[in-house]
Amino acid sequence: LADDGYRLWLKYDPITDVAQRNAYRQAAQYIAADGSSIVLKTAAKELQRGLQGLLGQPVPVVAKVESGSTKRGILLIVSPTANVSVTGHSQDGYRILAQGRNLVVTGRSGAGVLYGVFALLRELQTGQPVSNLAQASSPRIQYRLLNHWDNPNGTVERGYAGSSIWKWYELPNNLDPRYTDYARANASIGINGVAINNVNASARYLTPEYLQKVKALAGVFRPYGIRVYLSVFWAAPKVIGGLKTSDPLDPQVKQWWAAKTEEIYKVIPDFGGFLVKANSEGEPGPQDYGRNHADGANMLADALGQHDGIVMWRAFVYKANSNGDRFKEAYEEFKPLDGKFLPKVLVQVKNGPIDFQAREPFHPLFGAMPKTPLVLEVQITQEYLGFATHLVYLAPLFKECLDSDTQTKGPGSMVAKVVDGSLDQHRISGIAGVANIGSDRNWTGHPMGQANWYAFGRLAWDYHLTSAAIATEWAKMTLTREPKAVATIVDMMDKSRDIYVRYTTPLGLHHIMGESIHYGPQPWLAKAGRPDWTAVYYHKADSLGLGFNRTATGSNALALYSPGVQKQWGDPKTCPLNYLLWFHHVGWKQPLPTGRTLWNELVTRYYTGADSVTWMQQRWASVKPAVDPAVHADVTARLQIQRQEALWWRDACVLYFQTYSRQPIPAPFAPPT
Ligand code: GCW
Repeated sequence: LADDGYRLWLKYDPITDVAQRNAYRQAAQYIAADGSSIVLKTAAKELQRGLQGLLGQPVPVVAKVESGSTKRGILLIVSPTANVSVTGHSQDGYRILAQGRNLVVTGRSGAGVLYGVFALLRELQTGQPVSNLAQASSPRIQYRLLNHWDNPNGTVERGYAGSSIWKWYELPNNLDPRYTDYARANASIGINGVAINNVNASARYLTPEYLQKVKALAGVFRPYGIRVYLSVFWAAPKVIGGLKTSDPLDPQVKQWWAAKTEEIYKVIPDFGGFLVKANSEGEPGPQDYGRNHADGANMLADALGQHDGIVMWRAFVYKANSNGDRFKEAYEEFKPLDGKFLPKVLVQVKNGPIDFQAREPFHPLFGAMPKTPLVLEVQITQEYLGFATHLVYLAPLFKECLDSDTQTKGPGSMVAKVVDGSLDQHRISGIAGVANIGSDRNWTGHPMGQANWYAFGRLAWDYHLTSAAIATEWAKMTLTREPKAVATIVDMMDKSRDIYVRYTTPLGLHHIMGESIHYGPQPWLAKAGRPDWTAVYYHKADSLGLGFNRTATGSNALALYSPGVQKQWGDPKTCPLNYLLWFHHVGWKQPLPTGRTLWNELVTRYYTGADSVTWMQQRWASVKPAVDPAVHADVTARLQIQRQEALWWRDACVLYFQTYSRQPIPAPFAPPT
């Protein structure tokens, strides 16, 4: 049977290495799960299912180890005092230990054991020995969420893998088995929350009718340790509540939200909380009434009262008629509010200051709001990264942000430490990934897009994992165990994001893509709904040079960073080339550290980037014998599109910028005369 990608990384095909399979069979003759937690039951069921597939034989689940038994088994134990790990959120942590003849998986909660079970299965799936297993792990970040930009009509904003997986017209009565498979996949990588609807939210989700549907989904997710969150439409009190205002300081509005929140918790007792996009891109918000983001967020936090829920308030804001630099706007609106948010509020910040571009410097709010827990929002769906047609492995992008040093508390003040709360001693911490999941049979459209969902979860759990280590796990579980093929696939995955940047937006170019669709090149775009939706606003090409001067002689956005960062990025000689045109307007003939002029370097990157897609095609062709034919053919076809479109990007951008540089295309790229 051809693999249709539905099983993701949870394939559990029988292990073919007989010696290894026998060793695992010896170690796993039964599963003992002692306890009544519903999530522990899930853990036992998942382990049983995984073992049955991998070992090719059924493994019984028992309540207790039979005394005097000589069989070797796997013991699942929830214990409030389990010694799971020294750092991280130990409620979710686990320990796996070989003890006597048995393997013991312990956690402080059912969820901890569930995560431990998936970790154990991962060891088996990737062919690791289990006899001396000793590992402990706890997630560094507490709230690990997917954000779905799914609409009530079944469309997905910026979704490229079919329509929404939520079937609102069938809910709550019909529970598509896919919901369970979705929960399994998420739990296997440590995701513990999902905001199920678009941040450009419909008020409909807050109606009693829809809350019943949401309740049904929450019921599917609960056994997997996953909580449901809702994106809320700010003007809901007017639209569905019949009030005249949505002013957060209006007593009736407060009362409406408090009652609505009570109603939600009656229906969904473990409801996670609210995600809010307000006063952004035309969405209503507290500023409509002369209030600020803190007034709005705090009102919702108050509405949550004693319930164990949170408010994630997004910082993705920029004014329609600002004459400033969009780069600075979120900072200018939010930085002054630091210290004004109630304890249940987290401010959710995109990785970069503009909008999920292929490469952005880290957002200047990281490190700048020490009194507020900040959620890092990354995009798993590839809005600006070639949709589901370009192979772009995103772990390097996520890590580039997490590993960035804000230097706000001296060297070593990484974005990761801001986000996990350790830099400023926050009690709560969160990370969110905008999902790339749809109703396509293989979930993500591009078969390799699954790796981005996987990598998000793994990094949310432990940002110290390397991109290559995550790609290796994923490739072994999903595509092949053949060592040479794994190495080849991991190599191309790990380089793919840099390759994409080179043929689309090298040297720090940004926001030069097709208008509103955000696909393909359109650097010439000079007129759009608003100036900061054009391309010329960002690249500023002229007869002298290219790039956005954000130093003190320009917009001075650089001043939002700490002095150490300013110093490095403020000087074009020390600014990393990858960020150069984010901060400097550089002369076409200016020599760069590579020994080439700006123009020649730009052309070189566009050409070598596009050629690297051919390299990826060759690498992928070489693994054909090791990969399922259907998956191989699918990726091959998408790589062909990617190659064509890399040439499209290259030629469009080089020829457009050449009208300003008036320089020839350098050897060896110049077309033959
Ligand atoms: O990336 C942009 C998208 C919008 C999106 C917005 C946001 C949900 O183009 O489609 O809206 O960001 O993050 O709010």
